[in-house]
This record gives sequence, structure tokens and C-alpha cells, in this order.
Amino acid sequence: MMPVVGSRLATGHVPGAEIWLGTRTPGTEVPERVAAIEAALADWPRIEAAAHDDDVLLAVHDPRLVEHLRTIWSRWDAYGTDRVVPYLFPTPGLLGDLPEREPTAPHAAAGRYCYDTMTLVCPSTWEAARGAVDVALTCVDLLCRGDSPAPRAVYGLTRPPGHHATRTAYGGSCYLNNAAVAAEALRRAGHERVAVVDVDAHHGNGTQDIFYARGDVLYASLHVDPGAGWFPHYAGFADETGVGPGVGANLNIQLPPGTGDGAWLGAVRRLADEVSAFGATALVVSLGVDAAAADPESPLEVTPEGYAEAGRILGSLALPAVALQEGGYDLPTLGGLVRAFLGGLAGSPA
Ligand code: SP5
Ligand code: ZN
Repeated sequence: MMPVVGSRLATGHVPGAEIWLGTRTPGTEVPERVAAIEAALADWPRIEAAAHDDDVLLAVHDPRLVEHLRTIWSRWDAYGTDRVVPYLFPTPGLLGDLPEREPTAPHAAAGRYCYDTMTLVCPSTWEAARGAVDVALTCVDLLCRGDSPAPRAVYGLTRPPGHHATRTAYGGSCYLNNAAVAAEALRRAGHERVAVVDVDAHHGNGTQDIFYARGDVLYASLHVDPGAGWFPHYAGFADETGVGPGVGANLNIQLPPGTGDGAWLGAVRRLADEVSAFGATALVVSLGVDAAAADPESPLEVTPEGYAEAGRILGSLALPAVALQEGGYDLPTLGGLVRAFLGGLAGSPA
């Protein structure tokens, strides 16, 4: 049993669809995910997120991205279409040696700050994404300034998820990087070395990007091999180990499609060993449960017992921990997977 922090703004975000290979398909990151998880944790104490200022958010994201997300819906309204979807992306191939300019047209700005066609903005997306940031910050408050004794682990039901949001761009069903916000808040609360362990089926390219040049925050992830054709395709390779002061503070483990509990848990142990060697005094877990066998969005084959064991492995580090929700899309099994992991993390039977 551990505190569950949530936001009543979370379900207002209704992406409604994903533009997948030019076709409007049903969304995968649906509001019903919240109820599915809450139902599975209904006997644990539930805390509503408290509003926080933008200080930590603006330390991990380009202020222009934050301003874009805050204002794009009201600027888009004039078009009369029901979602913000980019059509033009200022990639290096378009720009060449030209400077990147701030476009005046909202439909051009949409592709300046978003890198895919799968991550739609609806009228309440900003409020929900900003609410998820407040969930992350409230979790850190509970861990660092909460009742004494403070809980050793806290769960934040962050929706929309965050680990694909880079310093300057959103995508992958993510808008603001909740895990990066939590890690930076833990740094500011006095933890000199913080580890982010990402067990989502996909590589958290956003979190990696935000901390890639920093030596004080370790990013460690296991995920389906992007080189085997999986999102995010362009990041998540084992040779990405950090730059400058961040060299050695980034660890990617690529797993082949079809990987099940045995090899997946072996990789979780490697991540845990890396967290110990790094000397972290606090842990953020990017808790995606889309590596589960039943999940439609990944080819990994992890079982609920695998997730429980992953929780135990990370719990045995005995660090103050914030677990934040990332992916996980199979509604019938979603809540049980989250509960299994958190029960392991807390060292209690699920
Ligand atoms: C947080 C998270 O788990 N984000 C995952 C984003 C990966 N999305 C890539 C989607 C690839 C194809 N999915 C087809 C669904 C068609 N609606
Ligand atoms: Zn994922």
C-alpha cells in the first residue's frame, strides 16, 4: 500500500485519435486508462495533486514549448478542426543551413514543437498535461517534505504520460515530461544524484534528451530495440551513453521483440546495479506497463509476476522512490500490472 497521487484534470485530455500512416485511427492513450488504474488501487490512500508554480517545469523544458502548449488550442480554434495536428516539420532536411524561425501561422508552429502525427491536442490537453506535472511535484513533496515518517515510495497516476517529451518537443502521446520534472525536483530537494529507471516498453527519448549532458541525473532504460523497427526509432541505442558531464550517466538496454520475463528481469537487475554504482540517493521510476504480453503497443512478453519482480528488484535498492505512470494500453489488465509492480516496489504482497 502506498499513497496514490492523481489529478482530476487527467481525464479531460481526449486525444480522440492518432494519425497513423496518414489514417485517422482510434487513440491508444485513452482517458479510460485512469479509471482502470484507479479501480485496481481503490483500497490505497488517494491524494489530489496540489498546484505548483512553473519553476521546475521551465528548468526541464524550453519555455517556448511550454508557451506553445499553453496557447496552441486557443490559436487553433479559428481553423474549426477539432484537434491540433501538425502538417510540416522543420527537420534538418528542410532547413539546411538556415536558422530555425518562429513561424507566425499556428498550423506551422504545430510542427515546430511536435515531432509526430500521433499526439493530438484537444481543448483540455494543456490543463491535463500541466496537472500531471503537479502530480509529479506533489509526489516529490510527499517523499521529501511529507508527514513524518515520510513514505518511502509514492505513486503518481500521471496522464498524459511524459517520457517521450524532449526539452523542446512533444510526441509519443506525451506533452510535458513528468519524470524529468520529478527528477529535477528531487535534485532541488537536496538529492545530489538522482536516477530515473524507465521500464516502459518504449525508450524514453525525452527523458534521455533532457538529462543527456548532465552527470547528476542517471537515465537508465530497457525497451524494445528501436533498431528492430519500434518507436521512437531514432533513439534508445546502447551506444548512447551521454555527452560532456553526462558521459556514463545514460544507459540503454535494447531488447529483441518477443523478450519475456527471464531476459527482461535480467535487464532490470542490470539497471538496478547501475543505479547503485551511480550512487543515487533517490529514484524515479517511469512505470510503463506496456511491456506486458497482452499490450497492443509492444512486442515484449512480460507477465504480471514479471512486473511484481521488477518492483521488488527496484524496491530492494531501498531508495526513496517516485513511480510515475507512462504507457500501458490494455484496459482489462492495466490496473493489475500497475498494482503488481507497486506492491513489489513497496515490499508488500500485491
Ligand atoms: C508513453 C508511450 O508508451 N508512448 C508510446 C508511443 C508509441 N506510439 C507509437 C505508435 C506506433 C503504432 N501504433 C499503432 C496504433 C494505431 N492507432
Ligand atoms: Zn510505451
